[in-house]
Amino acid sequence: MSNLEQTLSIIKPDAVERNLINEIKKIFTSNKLAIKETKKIHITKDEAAEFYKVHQSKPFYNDLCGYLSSGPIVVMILEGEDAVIKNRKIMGSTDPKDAEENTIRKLYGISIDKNSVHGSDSVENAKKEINFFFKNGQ
Ligand code: IDP
Ligand code: MG
Repeated sequence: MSNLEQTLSIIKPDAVERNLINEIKKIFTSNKLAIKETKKIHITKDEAAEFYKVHQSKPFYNDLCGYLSSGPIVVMILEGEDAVIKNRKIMGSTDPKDAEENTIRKLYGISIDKNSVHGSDSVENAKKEINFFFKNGQ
């Protein structure tokens, strides 16, 4: 049974700054996640606050929004079988020190805040997040 899905991935400022874009993209494509759209952008803190508003009650919210808007990021639509959960597995745990071997966060993450990538956590949130960055599917 096939379950083709799309999910939103972000390469965060710490990874863009260290020129890890191509390495991270290769990990997605070699795991059969096709990159349907990709763009490098630099968002404002207000835009980051909107994107991360599910976390608005968390103590790290302000720093998180400051961080995501601190430099260029790469936002991508990934597509493949079970893309949402597959991307989460490829990313690894939120805190790089808990992440499994060969996950992106284990390989490249610096700390719980500078953890190199974002990935949608459900099909429903993937739709919202894709729409946030790629209005009209662009
Ligand atoms: P996720 O990115 O693995 O889905 P979330 O719990 O959704 O993790 O948190 C969103 C982002 O907020 C994380 O990727 C990380 O950058 C940051 N974050 C999460 N927990 C903490 C924390 O305890 N301190 C600082 N930053 C955090
Ligand atoms: Mg999350």
